[in-house]
Amino acid sequence: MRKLIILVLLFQSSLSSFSTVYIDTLFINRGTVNQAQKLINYCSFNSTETFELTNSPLEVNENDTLQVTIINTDSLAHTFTVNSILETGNNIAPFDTATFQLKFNGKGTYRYYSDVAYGKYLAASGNILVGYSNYIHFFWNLFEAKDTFMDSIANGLTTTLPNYFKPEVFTINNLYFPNTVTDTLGAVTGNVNDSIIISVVNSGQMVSPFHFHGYHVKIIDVKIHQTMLGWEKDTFPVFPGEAMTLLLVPDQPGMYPVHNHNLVTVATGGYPGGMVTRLNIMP
Ligand SMILES: [Cu+2]
Repeated sequence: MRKLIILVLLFQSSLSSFSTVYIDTLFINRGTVNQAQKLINYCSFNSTETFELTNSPLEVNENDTLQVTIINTDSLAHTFTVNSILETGNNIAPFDTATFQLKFNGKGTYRYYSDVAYGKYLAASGNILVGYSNYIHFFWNLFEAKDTFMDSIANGLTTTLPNYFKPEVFTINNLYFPNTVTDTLGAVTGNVNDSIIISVVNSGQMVSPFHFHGYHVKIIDVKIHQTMLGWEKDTFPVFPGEAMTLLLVPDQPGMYPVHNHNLVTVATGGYPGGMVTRLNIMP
């Protein structure tokens, strides 16, 4: 019995000597933003206590531990949820702080979110990229907003999605085109023959069929609809709740749009608008 205990201790100490703990902090903030003539209630995970539309992505090396401290500035309790990784004991009380340690099963994209109606339905959801830190990488976080629904959620009048849900503001990183083009997190820039990583999550409620102009991309990681793993396509669906990683190796220079192929989603604020961003590839 004593031998077994010593062995376990040795094993634990050898593990800790090889893995590093990566420390980050996120604040849960509420905010109201005017987008395309709609006043929209949002909830975001930001890097400071000041509300920003875009949820901060988290990054950690493969095999390292991600230690995240969540500071909840909201008057309601939230969760910090990552499917299959952190699903219980993950509450953060109102105006409270909690720290979580996350270990991942491999490289790729994971989605974090607050699994309460006034969290996930107000866009409190973002990307975690595990590995690929030595690649040029970008983040796309898809969402579609509806002012009246999100107002009801924010004011506690409902906690469920209506049977008929018709969102109006379609976004990447909670920005709509042309604001997406100046978003350094999402607007892709690189050179011919670079290996470019795009980390994608769908924080919304609709399937977003994404269409690339100019290039095909390879789906190198997909959490929910795993039949798509290994696909090399210029169009593929991004399902609600999905987290996927795309590899783009541009074979030609140029400036090309990437957009949701459902035309309703590219008319936010006028056409073209909404869920559109850009690839800018130099020779
Ligand atoms: Cu197109």
